[in-house]
Amino acid sequence: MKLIDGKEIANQVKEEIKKEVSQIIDNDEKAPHLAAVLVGEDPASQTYVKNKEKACKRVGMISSVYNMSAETSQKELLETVDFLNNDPEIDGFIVQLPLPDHIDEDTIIQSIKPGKDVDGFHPVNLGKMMLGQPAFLSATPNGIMELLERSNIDTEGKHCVVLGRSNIVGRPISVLMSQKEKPGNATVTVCHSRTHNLEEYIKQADILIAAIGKQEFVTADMVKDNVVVIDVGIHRVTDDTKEKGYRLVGDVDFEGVKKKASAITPVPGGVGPMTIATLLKNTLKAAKKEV
Ligand code: BQF
Repeated sequence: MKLIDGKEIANQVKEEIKKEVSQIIDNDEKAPHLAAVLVGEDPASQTYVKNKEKACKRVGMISSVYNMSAETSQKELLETVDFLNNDPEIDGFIVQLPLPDHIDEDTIIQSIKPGKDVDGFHPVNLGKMMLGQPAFLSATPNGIMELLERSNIDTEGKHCVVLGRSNIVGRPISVLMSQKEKPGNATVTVCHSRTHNLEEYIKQADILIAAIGKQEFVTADMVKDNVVVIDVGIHRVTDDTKEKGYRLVGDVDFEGVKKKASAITPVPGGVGPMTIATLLKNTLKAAKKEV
């Protein structure tokens, strides 16, 4: 079994970005600037935004965070997005999801200027990705592709089974894995909550991408020998032996499945750090006006 070390690979990507940022600054141009809007006080979201700020600092980018109360109206949030769309100092920004229930996520996402949508959630960016045109690719799917490529995982002609059909992970990764490119060229099956005989599909996977949001759902008995497993799940499990009082687990029973897998991503330290690294990549692209 080969451990796909997302943390290590993300560090490599960040080093590459850091070099490019230094060159920009050496040319007396301004450092790329990422802004994040955080509505409410969800602890997981606060952690994610902190991770993004810290990563920006690491590579020499400017970051700013707009903290808004959980009671923020949709109109107020749209005004903030409008401000960020028009502020020339800001190269790209994200609105941290999920949003409170009284705010419609689609409305907010569609109000973001596609050229600053470094999360790649705007319909224009998703549409361009579908067509294989230059676009901001959403951070998690793009991070997974980067992981596969840098781990030299051969995807061509392989059966890739995706568990989950979310707009953020399942759907876009299914498109990228079937694209006529490297990595890609896989035969893709998308499984979801209404799939009959789910285990039959999982058993056929050469590459399994688990993004179903069910804690340790995939177990060793379900997979075939030498499967490549990419675990996108993140769940907090109470654990009093940990300083924070919890530990993270994925959608895959790592200890069991690693015995059968040829390669597998851990949680934490797998897909998560790559998500942050690819967000920085998009911010650099936005600053260079490449999309
Ligand atoms: C790690 C996210 C679900 C819903 C909204 C590193 C992150 C996570 C884990 C991180 C995620 C998940 C983010 C690790 C950002 C990934 O070491 O394993 C980094 O910060 N993520 C998000 O912004 O929104 C989410 C998951």
